[in-house]
Amino acid sequence: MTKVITYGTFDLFHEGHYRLLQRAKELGDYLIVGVTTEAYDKARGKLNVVDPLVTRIENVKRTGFADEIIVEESEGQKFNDIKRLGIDIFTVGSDWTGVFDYLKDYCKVVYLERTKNISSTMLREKNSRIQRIGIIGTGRIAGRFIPEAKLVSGVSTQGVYNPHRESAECFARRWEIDAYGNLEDFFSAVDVVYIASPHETHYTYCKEALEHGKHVLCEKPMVLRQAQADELFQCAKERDLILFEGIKTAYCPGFQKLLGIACSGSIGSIRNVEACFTKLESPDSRELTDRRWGGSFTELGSYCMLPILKLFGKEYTNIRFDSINGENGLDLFTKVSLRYPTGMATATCGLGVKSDGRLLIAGTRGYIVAEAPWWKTAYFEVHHEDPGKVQKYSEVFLGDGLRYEICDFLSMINGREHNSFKLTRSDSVTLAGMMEQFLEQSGRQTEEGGITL
Ligand code: C2G
Repeated sequence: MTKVITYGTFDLFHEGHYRLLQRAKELGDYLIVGVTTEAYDKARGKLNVVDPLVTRIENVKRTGFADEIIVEESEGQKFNDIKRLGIDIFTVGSDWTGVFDYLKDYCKVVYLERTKNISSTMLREKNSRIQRIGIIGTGRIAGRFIPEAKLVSGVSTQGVYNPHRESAECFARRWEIDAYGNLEDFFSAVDVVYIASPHETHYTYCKEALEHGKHVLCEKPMVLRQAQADELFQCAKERDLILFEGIKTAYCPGFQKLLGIACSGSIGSIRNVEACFTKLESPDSRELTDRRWGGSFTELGSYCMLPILKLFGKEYTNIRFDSINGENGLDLFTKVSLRYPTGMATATCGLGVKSDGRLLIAGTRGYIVAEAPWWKTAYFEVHHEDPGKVQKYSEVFLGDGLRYEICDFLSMINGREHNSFKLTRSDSVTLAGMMEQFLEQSGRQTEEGGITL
């Protein structure tokens, strides 16, 4: 008797799950299905699981393919199960290709092609939407997005668009999704759009997506003109759509905890915020060669300005930009000084200068310090006058951290939240205004940014 095993969350049970179990059963005579517990999903960073374990087990049972159902509750259980249960074949969808090759020493490993075009669940009693995500752009960040989206239940990455169809096809083959070279076809195949194209194209793609009735998650900086940000948010509001700027720090649990403590009065009234982020880039990188949109502040300023905006708001009385520029005029190092009625702030960004990269929040009774990479907030300390009284906080920051913004984006689309306090319209509009002011002061006009489609 050939024993087969497979594992999954099987949340919002859909045809991809059904087809996986059907083909898994065909691989042998006896199929065991391991359904993940809430605790294990939390530990491995699978977010937004909607159905309780019992429901997910019931939905697997209903297919009739499973001869036995077990629960998967910890990392490493697969290895032990295979030996304990005398498994001949381990199988899982091809979105996991390579990840479980280590099991090949103990059983046969089969990756079954994942199912494309998942659009809704098969649950009779509630036809929950599976949001089909389409990606615009085929660069580095788009490639980091897909593995993160896979760990958010309720979304399914469906397709990728690039005006150069061959780029879309190459990317789509890598990630087993559909490729589009035509924007209309792309929009008709998805429910929500993630924009990960070069900065200067964001405005046009956001506008097109919103006008096609799609919710939009756009990479930072969303746009580089305040008026464009206002227009896009107004366009989203009029169509009852969600428009999100993807500054991943804003949505990660550790940063939320840090802000909460900073605002709790634990360090008294906040008087000074210093946010520094430097990342040495090669001189021939896009960031340091794109004469119109490149440079340190457009690349890293969104991160550094985030804690300043969340803690002091947008009513600064003075803002000053000071940069060290390369020969091509792009800023290798920029320091932004802001003055507020109750305090001051400094944002320091550098692609051509290396610094300590810390976040420091000083108050009348103490201070908070988070070392680099504070923008992936996983650890910070609260200090007071008494050097012996230091509170230390740590929080998980899993993977690339994009799953947190995807999860919040989905929650807002599903109406579970109405205005994400984590990054508000006002925050994004203010950020766009700062970018505009910086570019104008640097003599890099931001005439109507956009492209002709
Ligand atoms: N699947 C699929 N096609 C989809 C979606 C999922 O074939 N469109 C497959 C997955 O590859 C997996 C199974 O269906 O084999 C269950 O998917 P999930 O519930 O998303 O579980 P997952 O998070 O992939 O966990 O230890 C858990 C396993 O690693 C799989």
